[in-house]
Amino acid sequence: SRRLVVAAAQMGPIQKAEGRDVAVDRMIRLMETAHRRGAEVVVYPELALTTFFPRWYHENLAEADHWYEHALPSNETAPLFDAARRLGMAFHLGYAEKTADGHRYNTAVFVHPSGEIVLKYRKVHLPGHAEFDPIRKVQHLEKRYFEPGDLGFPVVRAPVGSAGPVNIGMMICNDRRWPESWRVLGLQQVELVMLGYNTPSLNMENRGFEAHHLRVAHSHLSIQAGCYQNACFGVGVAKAGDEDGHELFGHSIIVNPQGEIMAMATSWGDEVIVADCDLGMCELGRNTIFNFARHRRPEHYGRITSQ
Ligand code: CDT
Repeated sequence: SRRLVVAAAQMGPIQKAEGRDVAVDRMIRLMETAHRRGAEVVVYPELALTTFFPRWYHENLAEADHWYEHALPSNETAPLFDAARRLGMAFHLGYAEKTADGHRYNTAVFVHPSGEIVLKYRKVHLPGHAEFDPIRKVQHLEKRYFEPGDLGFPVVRAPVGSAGPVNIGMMICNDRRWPESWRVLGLQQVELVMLGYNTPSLNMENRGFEAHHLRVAHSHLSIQAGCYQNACFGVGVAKAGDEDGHELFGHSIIVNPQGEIMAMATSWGDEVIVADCDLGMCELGRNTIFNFARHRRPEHYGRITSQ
């Protein structure tokens, strides 16, 4: 059977004043722990190198430039790539990307132990708003700081550890709540979906929806449903805890194609969880109830793309 031990490296908070060196140091320690526990791939959160900066308003976008990576690896991120090479670990990294021609994306890459970037994804569903919102207690300015991703939802078949070639795909945070993200990956026979998130424990809209106790439930519900309905494994990884007085929830999970939670983080700090994934499990759903070729009726799904 094709087995792959997967690690989710949940990260505790990163304060606004902390540099990338602090984050990268912690990430290397998490990678070492994942390696000791038998993992061959480690998944880090969304925007893993800095605080969740879309909560901070900059009138002038150029003032926000320091939150973005302008090259990968850079001097500051090179130690992570070095550690991956030393340990033979593949990794998934979320970061803010500024391209040479000035575009800004909320991005994730999947990196082979050699340092080769095997897959890149740019977040499609950007929550929040573009302008300062005086009603909110806390801003969520993703629409200000990022353009919607321009790469779609790609899946590649890439060698991952001893499992050999695996169909890998990615989404980022808010994407997990949209069944379309999952289905577009599912239609490409994705086997392993990696996703990082930064989600406030409290709904910051101040416009009265979603009770506190349902925040984690809705995150898990989305990931478990996505994995079940598309017969894939999912690794959902939080940046968690108190960032400068603003709480993000943890509860990172690894989910199997039956929609079951195989492992869950119990802290809201740096924590590694691992699961031994039998990729053959993707076959059951794919060949029976979710055999897309036999059972889907796309002729009735036109509204999904026409409005
Ligand atoms: N980072 C991210 O996408 N967070 C959102 C928060 C939504 S509230 C504006 C999420 O869907 O988890």
